[in-house]
Amino acid sequence: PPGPHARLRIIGAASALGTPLPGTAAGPEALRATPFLQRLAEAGIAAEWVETLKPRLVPPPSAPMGERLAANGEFMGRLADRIAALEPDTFPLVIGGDHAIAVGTWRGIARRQGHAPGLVWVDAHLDSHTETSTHSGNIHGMPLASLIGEGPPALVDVPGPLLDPARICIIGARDWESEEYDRLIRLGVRIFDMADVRRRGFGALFAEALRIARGKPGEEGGFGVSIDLDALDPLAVPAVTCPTADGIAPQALADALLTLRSCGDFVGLEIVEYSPQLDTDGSSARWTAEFATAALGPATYWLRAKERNFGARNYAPL
Ligand code: 6HN
Ligand code: MN
Ligand code: MN
Ligand code: MN
Repeated sequence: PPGPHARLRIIGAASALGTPLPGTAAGPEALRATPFLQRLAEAGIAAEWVETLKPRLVPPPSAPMGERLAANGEFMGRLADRIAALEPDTFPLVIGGDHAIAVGTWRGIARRQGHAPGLVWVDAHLDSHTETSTHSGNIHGMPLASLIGEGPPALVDVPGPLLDPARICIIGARDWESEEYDRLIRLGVRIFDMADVRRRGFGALFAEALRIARGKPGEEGGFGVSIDLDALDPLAVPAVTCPTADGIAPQALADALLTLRSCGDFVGLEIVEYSPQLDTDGSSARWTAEFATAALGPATYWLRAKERNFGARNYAPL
């Protein structure tokens, strides 16, 4: 596996097909217009923004489930194809888009390396409904279950190995429905909720999550990290589709992500649910850049963002 020191390839996934709110469709290009890439460059990360993929079919949120699932399936299939086609010596960073894009990201990474990675899923939610158990009807509440093989064919049939539930760990959960919780417990997915985070500390839990995602000694596929920005406390990171109170402190996540820099088996990073219309002071975009920089920079040093160049105001929409 390439590890985070391979050449960084950024793919935007400009989708809001999984939510009733349109905001996340503008996420990737809005971030690209901020000092995001300069911040990475300052920390020694040479990144290429390969492409921002857009959905071909955009049914209205009121369209029937089948139509919305088909549109998601078409987009996730193309996203997975694009990721699977990346050159071997590169590291993918996928920027959403709502969290339904995870279906494409992780099946594509699994196909690319011929083996499913383990996955650390940082989220306020469990995202593990199916089309029959969902209360809201929102497809961004379904991607994790479908990555394990439970869900509608439009999502489950995206080509690529399915993920192993024993190598999935969720951190930061605090808002779920019982059907998705029960499903994950039955399948053996580990869930660290916010009470666990407060009791044991984010850094210790993140280290344990990495052990779970790596699997038993000798298991293949490495591990990936999917960050739903609504995992963070909405007082600090408000520009998300589903803000959920009492979340993770963003500095705690950034500090934990630093440990990924020395991991040769880290195979992909995804950051989702950024909704630029809500980012009035730029602080949510700034944290997104800090998370990517922390996770992907060179192992040898940690350069603090200079407030003059990389404070929130530099990321704010004009
Ligand atoms: N996300 N469990 C809720 C639902 O609608 O199914 C929330 C889903 C949130 C999804 O934020 O990625
Ligand atoms: Mn999510
Ligand atoms: Mn969420
Ligand atoms: Mn509900």
